[in-house]
Amino acid sequence: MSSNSFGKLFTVTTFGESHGPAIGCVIDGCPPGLAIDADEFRRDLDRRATGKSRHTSQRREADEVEILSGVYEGRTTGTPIALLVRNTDQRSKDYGDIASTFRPGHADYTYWQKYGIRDPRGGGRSSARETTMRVAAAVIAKKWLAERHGVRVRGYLAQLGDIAHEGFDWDAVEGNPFFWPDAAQVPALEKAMDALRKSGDSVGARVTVVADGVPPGWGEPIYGKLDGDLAGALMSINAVKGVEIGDGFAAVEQRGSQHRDEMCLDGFTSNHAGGILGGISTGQAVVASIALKPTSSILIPGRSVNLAGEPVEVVTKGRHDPCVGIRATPIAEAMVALVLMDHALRHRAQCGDVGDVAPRIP
Ligand code: EPS
Repeated sequence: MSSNSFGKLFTVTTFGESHGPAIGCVIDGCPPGLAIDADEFRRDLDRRATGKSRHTSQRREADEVEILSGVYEGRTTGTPIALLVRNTDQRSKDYGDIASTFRPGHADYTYWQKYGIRDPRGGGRSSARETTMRVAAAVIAKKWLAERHGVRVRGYLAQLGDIAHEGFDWDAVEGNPFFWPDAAQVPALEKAMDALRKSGDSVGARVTVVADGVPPGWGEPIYGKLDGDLAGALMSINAVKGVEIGDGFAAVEQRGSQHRDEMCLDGFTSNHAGGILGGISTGQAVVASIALKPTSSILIPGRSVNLAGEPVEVVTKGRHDPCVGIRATPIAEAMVALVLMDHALRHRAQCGDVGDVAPRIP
């Protein structure tokens, strides 16, 4: 299977299947000297993990990161960093029925059409389990970006089904299992999710990521635009069906006089562009949103065909997420951080000598 690596100077390759013995990644191109400890992966891996609330999959994984290479006496050495997480709570018998058919709306069918063989256990490589390693790799990227450039990457769940956030407070986001920015709405979300779970159905979601502190100049026109690479990276997350940068599709109805971000000596007056113009960061916050589809593994019977070419009815049992978007905030943050890290190094490689150019809008 190809295309399991991305990035040009900071490259990440992931491997492993949901029900295999382990999942892992190799990070190549990390600058030497960054202090990193196995415990530092804990926070973000816990934020992403299953089983942290009744609203997500109840699979219980320890998600313990083993650093196999690239770190010596607590510092990166500049050589490839290999990280491993062993799978400990596979329940492959749940997938016995699915092995001979295809879940409607799932990659089961396209993997089969492409490879002529698939690992049905836990969705194999198409499982959200794979995103563990993106989040792990991004712990390193987030740390380097913060230390070297003061960049902070954080996200929130902006919409769950037809419930959109009303108020907004970054301090609320980490205080509930949804990454929701309005604490007053959390009881309504709990209620909606309890009813949804009971119904056996699933729902979509919207996640927004904001990266503060990105300096102007990151991104490479024409084919390495920062927004282009962000879109590709975010779209590579399982279940993502749409990506917006800044105002995104709302720009369709806007006028130029409204959409443009006017510049004053003390700053930009707005950020409709999402911090990117011409594929290059402006120095404003980089803002990206993703649309995640409703999980296809649901208890509502759906029509499909089996391997013998017969019509069948599919019901997916097991420990699935009724809204995969609830766990997607750290994953989306991770992809944004990995792209920014790669572009920071790419900018330094080509334009590191350019330095600050006046005038710079603060
Ligand atoms: C997933 C199905 C479930 C989730 C899994 C993603 O797997 P299983 O059926 O083996 O319980 O638990 O998520 C994770 C294990 C994880 O770490 O994210 C799927 O179909 O994508």
